[in-house]
Amino acid sequence: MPANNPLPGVPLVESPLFRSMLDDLGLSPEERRIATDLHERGYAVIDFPDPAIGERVDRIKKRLAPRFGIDPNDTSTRLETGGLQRVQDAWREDEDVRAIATNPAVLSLLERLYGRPAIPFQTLNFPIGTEQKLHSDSNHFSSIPERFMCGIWLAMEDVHADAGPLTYAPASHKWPIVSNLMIGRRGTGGALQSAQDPFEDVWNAMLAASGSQQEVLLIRKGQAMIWAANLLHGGSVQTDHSRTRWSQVTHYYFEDCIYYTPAFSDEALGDLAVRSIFNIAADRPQPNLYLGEVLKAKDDGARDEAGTGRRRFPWQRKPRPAGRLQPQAELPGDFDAAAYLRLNPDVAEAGMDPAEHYRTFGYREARPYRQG
Ligand SMILES: O=C(O)CCC(=O)C(=O)O
Ligand SMILES: [Fe+2]
Repeated sequence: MPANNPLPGVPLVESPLFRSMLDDLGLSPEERRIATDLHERGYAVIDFPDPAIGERVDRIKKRLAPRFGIDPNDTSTRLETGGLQRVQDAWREDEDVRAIATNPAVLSLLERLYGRPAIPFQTLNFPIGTEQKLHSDSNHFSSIPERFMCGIWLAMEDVHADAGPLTYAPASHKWPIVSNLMIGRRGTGGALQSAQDPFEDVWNAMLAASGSQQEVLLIRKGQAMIWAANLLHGGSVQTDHSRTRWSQVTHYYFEDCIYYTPAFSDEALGDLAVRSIFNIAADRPQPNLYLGEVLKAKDDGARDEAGTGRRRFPWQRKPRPAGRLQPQAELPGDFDAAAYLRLNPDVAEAGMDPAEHYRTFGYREARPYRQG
């Protein structure tokens, strides 16, 4: 760790002082290459540092395949593409998923790259391409200070070009993190459904204006890509619907931050959609910290009906902004909070309370709220 870093609130690997500190990060030549790629391009491809990774991913695929109706011996079936085909937080019941998320060599590397201990807080296992539109994870998983977040996408099989590989815009992590204010909208008080949709036009416009070419990630089983919080990425179109694209994504935050969803926040008004995250490696909830001090959010009565541990509250006690949309609809008797999050991944990704979302937006949009 550099002895004198005058910018501790900026990840080392994203710091304007990166070059001057690179020799002090304790990196091997390969790690130096990874750090430089992340700094310059916003992503780095690595060989996942686990000698047992091949057997691990085979075991995970075998366990998860039946959930998606996938028969590894039958490649003639048409597979359903899309973001709904995923298992979130399989680490809770799958030791191999957990071992990947908490890999000590990865955690050590991330700590040296970011200057703070890394916190794996969410896993996603995808059997096939997501075709998720281009986005920045900063709009889903932001932190104060910003950019203390990254993702790792592990290939659980060789990625085929027709299987809808991950796609990304190199160096787009250097662009501004597009905030609500930049696009002239409030995060609270409107009929908001998605942390991503309102930003898509401007991301695409910036991409076109930059002249930068999107790339696709064609890596082999056991390789992985680390990407910076603000790198634009998504799932490309799956052209061969018989192909799987097994992968595991682990999302990481870093210590001593406030974790929140900016799309549903008005920062300047002190209204933050704060997340309650779980540190998978330490096996405990991770507190929101502001310069080492626990953030004392005053509970304004927001409920956590689904037991997700996520609540939305203003972190300063103040009157609700006028015009804020209040939940209106009754919750149906057969409302299944877990199914709602599964069927509406944008709600899950935004960290919103499923019942509150349904009662405010979901009922009007006739969103599905139970299986079958
Ligand atoms: O795997 C994909 O296609 C996209 C995944 C992604 O955007 C994420 O997990 O942050
Ligand atoms: Fe993402």
